[in-house]
Amino acid sequence: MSEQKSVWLLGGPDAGKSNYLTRTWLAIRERAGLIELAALPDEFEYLNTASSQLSGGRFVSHTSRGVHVQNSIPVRTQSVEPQITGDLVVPDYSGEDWIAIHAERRWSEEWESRLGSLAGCLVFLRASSREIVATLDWFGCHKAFGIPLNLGQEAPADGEYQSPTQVVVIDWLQMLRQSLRSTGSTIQRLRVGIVISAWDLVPVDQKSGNPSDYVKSDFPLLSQFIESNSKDFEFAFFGVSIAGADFDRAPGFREEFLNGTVTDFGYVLYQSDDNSFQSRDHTLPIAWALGVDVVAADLRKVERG
Ligand SMILES: Nc1nc2c(ncn2[C@@H]2O[C@H](COP(=O)(O)OP(=O)(O)OP(=O)(O)O)[C@@H](O)[C@H]2O)c(=O)[nH]1
Ligand SMILES: [Mg+2]
Repeated sequence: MSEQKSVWLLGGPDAGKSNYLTRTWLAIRERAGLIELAALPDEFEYLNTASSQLSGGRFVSHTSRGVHVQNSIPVRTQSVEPQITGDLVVPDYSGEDWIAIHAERRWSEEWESRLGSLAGCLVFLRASSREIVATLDWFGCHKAFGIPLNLGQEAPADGEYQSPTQVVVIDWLQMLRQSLRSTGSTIQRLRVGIVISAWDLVPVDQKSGNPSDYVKSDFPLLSQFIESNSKDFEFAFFGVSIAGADFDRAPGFREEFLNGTVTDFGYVLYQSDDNSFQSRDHTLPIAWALGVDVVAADLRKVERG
């Protein structure tokens, strides 16, 4: 059996995981990016069904709780450092399952068994998603709990309280750090890519900034965690658009998409401390999570023209 390298896609409901995975599968299958298909996977019905939906001009639908598809894809890279070959394992779990991991503060046996092959993670936050739970500010606190005089009279019922999204993300990362330490992992700095999905839906005034500016303004606690935990994690930011626009909101876009080739649509923004660039390669965040020097790879592509 070839070596397995897993990249975990973390994110709550509606975070953009399945659409990213599907678009990336198409890029891998078409051998259109840094990561290429080396051989057909044993099982790819899940990915192909989702691809048909996307190719038909519809976003891939919500993943039901309990759907645990492993997605093991034999891949290779072309002229990048380090050279990657083996089975890329990218499980697609539902956001509810991820929230349950946070609520129970426990990995399932399935996830624990994957820790040994973990190469890197991508954490998904979806622009303009209604599922994002905002951190309580003074105004929200007043709305939820009342004024100080009646505070504590009615605590939220069990199961009613939802942790803010940025708190959940930080908790996953802390759990991961703890698990890697306790299993004696050799990973020194786990690569964690923060992916702002549906970048096409980011408000115009924020689009002129970088994905890290977006995180700073919308998820300030997470931004501070990122700034102060570079000893244990190597972070990079990505802005991803599956098709370049929204099928349902951009007038005439679906038709334009259906008349074109799926892999010509969409883009990825890459941003690290030293570099930022835009690419058409949806495999780029996964390549980065696997340890590839994506800046050198992108420069070589520019040199090749
Ligand atoms: N405009 C736009 N919308 C997107 C993009 N990616 C995802 N979406 C929207 O986000 C929704 C959720 O995306 P999914 O990929 O299903 O999210 P998920 O993280 O897999 O969600 P669960 O399956 O609920 O865990 C989609 O139905 C789309 O409406 C994008 O690049 N552009
Ligand atoms: Mg999904």
